[in-house]
Amino acid sequence: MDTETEYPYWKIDKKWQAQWDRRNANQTDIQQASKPFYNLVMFPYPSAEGLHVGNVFCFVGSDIQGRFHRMNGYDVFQPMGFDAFGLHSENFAIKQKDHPAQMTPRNIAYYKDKQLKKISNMYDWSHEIDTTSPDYYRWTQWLFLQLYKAGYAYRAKRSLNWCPSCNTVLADEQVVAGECERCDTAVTKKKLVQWFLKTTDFAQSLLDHLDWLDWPNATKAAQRNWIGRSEGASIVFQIPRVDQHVEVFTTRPDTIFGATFMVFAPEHPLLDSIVVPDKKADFDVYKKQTAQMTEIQRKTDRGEMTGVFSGAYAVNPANSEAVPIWISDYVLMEYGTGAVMAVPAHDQRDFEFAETYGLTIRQVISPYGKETPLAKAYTGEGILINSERFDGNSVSKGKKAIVNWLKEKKLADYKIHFRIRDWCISRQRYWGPPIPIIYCDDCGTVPVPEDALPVMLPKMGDYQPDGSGESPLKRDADFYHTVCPECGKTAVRETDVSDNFLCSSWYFYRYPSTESNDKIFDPAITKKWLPVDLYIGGNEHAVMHLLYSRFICMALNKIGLIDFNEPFRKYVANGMIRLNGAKMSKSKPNVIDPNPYIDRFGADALRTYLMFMGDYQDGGDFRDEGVKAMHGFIKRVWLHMLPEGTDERSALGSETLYWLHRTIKMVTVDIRRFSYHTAISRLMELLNHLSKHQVKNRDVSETFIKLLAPFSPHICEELWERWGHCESVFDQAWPNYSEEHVSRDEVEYVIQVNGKVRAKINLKRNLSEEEVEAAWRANPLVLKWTGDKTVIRQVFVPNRLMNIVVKR
Ligand code: ANZ
Ligand code: ZN
Repeated sequence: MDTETEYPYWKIDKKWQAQWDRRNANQTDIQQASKPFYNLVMFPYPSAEGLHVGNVFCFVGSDIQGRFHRMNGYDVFQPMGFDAFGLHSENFAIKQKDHPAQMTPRNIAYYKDKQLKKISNMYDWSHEIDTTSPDYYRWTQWLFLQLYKAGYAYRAKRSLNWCPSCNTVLADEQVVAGECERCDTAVTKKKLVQWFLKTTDFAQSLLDHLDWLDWPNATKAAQRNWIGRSEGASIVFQIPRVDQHVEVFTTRPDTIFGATFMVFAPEHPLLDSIVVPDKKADFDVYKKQTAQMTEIQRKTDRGEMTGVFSGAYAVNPANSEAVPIWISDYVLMEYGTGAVMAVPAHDQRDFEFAETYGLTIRQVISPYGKETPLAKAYTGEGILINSERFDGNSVSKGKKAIVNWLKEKKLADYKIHFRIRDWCISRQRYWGPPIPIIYCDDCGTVPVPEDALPVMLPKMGDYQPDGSGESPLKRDADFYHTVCPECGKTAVRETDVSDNFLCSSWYFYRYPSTESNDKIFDPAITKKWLPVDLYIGGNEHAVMHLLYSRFICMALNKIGLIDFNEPFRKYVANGMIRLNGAKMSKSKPNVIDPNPYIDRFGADALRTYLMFMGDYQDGGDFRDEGVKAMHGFIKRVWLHMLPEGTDERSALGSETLYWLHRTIKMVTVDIRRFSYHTAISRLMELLNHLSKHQVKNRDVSETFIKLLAPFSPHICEELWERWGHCESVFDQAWPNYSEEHVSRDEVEYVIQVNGKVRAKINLKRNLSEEEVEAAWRANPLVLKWTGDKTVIRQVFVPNRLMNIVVKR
């Protein structure tokens, strides 16, 4: 018999995909559900390249949770949709000389019918979302209007990140290491009037909730860092020459007696009046140079400290000393107030600047209570010196004493500074939802009335940005010119579209409520289904999508539309799939199309292989042989678990009972902790035991089928049917184990290969080295690393550890 007749996986895949469709097997009764579980995965943007196995890895890992929860009695809702507006889609269309409005539906159809449906995740397609459909973006615009009316959206002119290749501004979150997140071009600055959302209003809550959210530490750390809370003081420095004052933000008010000069960012608006006529020419040159540099060049290209002296002085409010005002690009206009009090003895950049220009360095903190030679800035603890009546205070006491003293004189106050800035959502591009605002000469800024939504994105053949800093929509006269909804006179529309991260910041409210035509979401349904129970997706969205969604949730809560203030109860970041060590991503040419693997080995083999590659939260290296080997395993399952030749009457031996119950217990635990690879290896061990002892028994087979079902749904559903059941295996209860069969005098062995932990296996206490060796030689997770390599020796620690040393 050839393989294909033995295990006709392609027929089984097709059969069940059609059956599940016909039975509406994945449709959730949103209204009637009694135990809702909202299982969400980040929705994809449908690129022309299609999904790659890295995406499939992420989606399948989420699907396993959905199927597992369903079998544990939950009404699981697992929707899917497409985040189809935005720069990526539009840039790609331009490159292909295509039109995004034509390309997007094609890509969506391919994703859905040619890819996602072949993987058979339990998506309820009756709640599909496409963010570019007017039925959807109407509500994106509505949301913007609510934010505007509640004071969370405002318009301002600011110097912003400008991508010269995408011809649009970008939010801070979309600039990665100085480059455009979408096209990797170095970002410059441009001053434009833009719409902002007040993320800063919620800075403290965004930070505080991280303490209790069930999210990975790495994501929380990234958000904490991005929010960037600093406690300190704002202190006023007078500038007698121009009869003005500036405020600075400092985290070290205790060092004020050591503030021997000030530094302003080159873009600081006061400089035009501060700089003395003599220095004007130098300053202009320096300012121009800086303006032409990207943020990264400012930090790296110059290599050394640069700056110019303004010729003017400020007054240090602590000791009334005149301190020179310098100008340097190491001070950023966007941070704090764009000016700093420089304390060279205790801040490294100030130290280097002072050394370069020969400025006074005065030590005011010392661990010994006296001056010591400084080769670099001293940033440690100590007591105040050279600080008049504050001498002898510790750093923390000194901070309070000095701020209180200056506060009385109205020269300082406590201040908490956040690094996060408001979210700029204007994009001078075509492919996005138009911002629903009208400008009238008489009435000013007028929101589009809600009943006039959506503001339709006009069809434009020539949709490309022209670099003017204005959106292409402005070129469409029919769109641009309108009448004022308040006074009826001629008026013009806002022509920028919103960032597509606005579309994705609220989509999960819409999924359960896609049927609601007159509301953004149905309040009762939302109460029942939200917050999302489990959210899975890549951690690259830690400070973009995940932060924006949290902000929108808090704003909706304040506006009174929802009664919770965090959108995702639990978030899990899937790992990354690598190919020969390199991260697989759409921007690199190393992506692997899942389809050929599905055709050749079956959807179950690909799914299960991806879950077996490594820890779900770490990812792993994709290998062709791996898929093939998994196909082999599934075929063995198939042949062993078919009802034919079953001995229904014979009782199970205690050894088999032990293996069976232990597997139930461990697979359950493993799925709960996203340790899919160990769950699969336990099923492999169980199959080994069953084949070795030729156990062919209904109970055992049915249990095995249920345990494997979340990973390999097609073959398990087929086997389940062949055992004579007409209901889906996914409507069966997850198997229970009985402790009596599991509790045995057992210990957990850590198995290492060349010093790296590769598996943990439970074994009877007090086994000999040979018995433990026999156990690891049967363990697929270990065999992956030992393979056909020669074992040089074994280090055996009874009841604890086995380290296998193999020839590399
Ligand atoms: C005096 C001082 C003395 C400072 C000292 C530090 C150490 P974080 O913690 O990141 O909030 N700073 C303020 N605004 C700045 C800007 N626009 N560009 C560059 N640097 C700026 O950092 C706050 C500290 O960063 C502030 O405290 C200020 O330097 C600097 F021994 O003030 B400090
Ligand atoms: Zn008007």
